[in-house]
Amino acid sequence: MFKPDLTRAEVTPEWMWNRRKVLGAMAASGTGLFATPALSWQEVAEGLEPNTFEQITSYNNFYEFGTGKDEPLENAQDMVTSPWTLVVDGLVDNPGEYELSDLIGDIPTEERIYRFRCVEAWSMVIPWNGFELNKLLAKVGVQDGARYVKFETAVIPEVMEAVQYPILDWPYTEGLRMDEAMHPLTMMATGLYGKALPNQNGAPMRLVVPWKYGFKSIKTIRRISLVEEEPLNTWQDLAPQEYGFFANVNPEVDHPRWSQASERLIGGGLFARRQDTLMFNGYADQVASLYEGMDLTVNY
Ligand SMILES: Nc1nc2c(c(=O)[nH]1)N[C@H]1C(S)=C(S)[C@@H](COP(=O)(O)O)O[C@H]1N2
Ligand SMILES: [Mo]
Repeated sequence: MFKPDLTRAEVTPEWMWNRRKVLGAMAASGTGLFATPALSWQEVAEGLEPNTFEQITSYNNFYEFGTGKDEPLENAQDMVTSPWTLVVDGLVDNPGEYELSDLIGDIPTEERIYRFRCVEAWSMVIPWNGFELNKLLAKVGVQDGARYVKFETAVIPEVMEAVQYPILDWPYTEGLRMDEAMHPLTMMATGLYGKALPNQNGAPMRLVVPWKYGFKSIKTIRRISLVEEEPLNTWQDLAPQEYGFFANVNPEVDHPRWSQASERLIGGGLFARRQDTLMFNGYADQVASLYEGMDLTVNY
């Protein structure tokens, strides 16, 4: 069984995760957060306001339903996501074809407000509902040789019109190194704004890795495989000189065709100033240690 170096308690106290609880604690103490460690928590310290439900669910990347930002909302509504088969295989104690709710139904969900940064230099703030990926991995039992987690999106040609065209090498594939997958910030999202996840956002279950560019956060997951070798993710496969395996948000490492130093916050208004992109998308305190000793310009 894989043992993460960090327990969640070491990274951040459990109560800090839940914004309602944090705000409740602020109100109860009457002094605000500034005397507590929660100050270090970005979304609280900076008072991040989530984007609207409408913004989050109408400006999407989900190429299976078309490459336009408005197409997933329009085209994904006929996808049936319940019941849902999730295949778990590779180096796990309990491989199988699970009915998703049988596997995750008893994992408690929580709300987390995360920054979300697309590699195309736009961003949002999203209140996800879900649970830590490490909880799902604990249920299936990670075996010793497993060093990476590989994810695949479902291919459903009846509703995903674009999968008949070779835009990408379907299925959309992503991967995480085991320490990234076990990290307490890494989430499986099953909802947003307290509602079931809309199809265009990756129902019934998608990955959310808030310190990485959005393409790592693979949607509508059909298969999770525990593997020895670094998986080839879709965007790296398509353009390896532009997209790597790690895809950590980094204002100092530009995309070959555009700068990553700043970003446009969706909904910020037509004349809104661009905002500075933060190292690891603002989660450096929590995740920088994962990449100690690595050259991030090489491992982009
Ligand atoms: N299966 C699949 N997952 C995907 C994508 C995709 O095209 N197909 N696009 C990625 C990209 S580039 C981004 S920015 C995010 C967008 O997530 P959102 O639409 O929920 O904001 O999904 C990611 N996950
Ligand atoms: Mo993206």
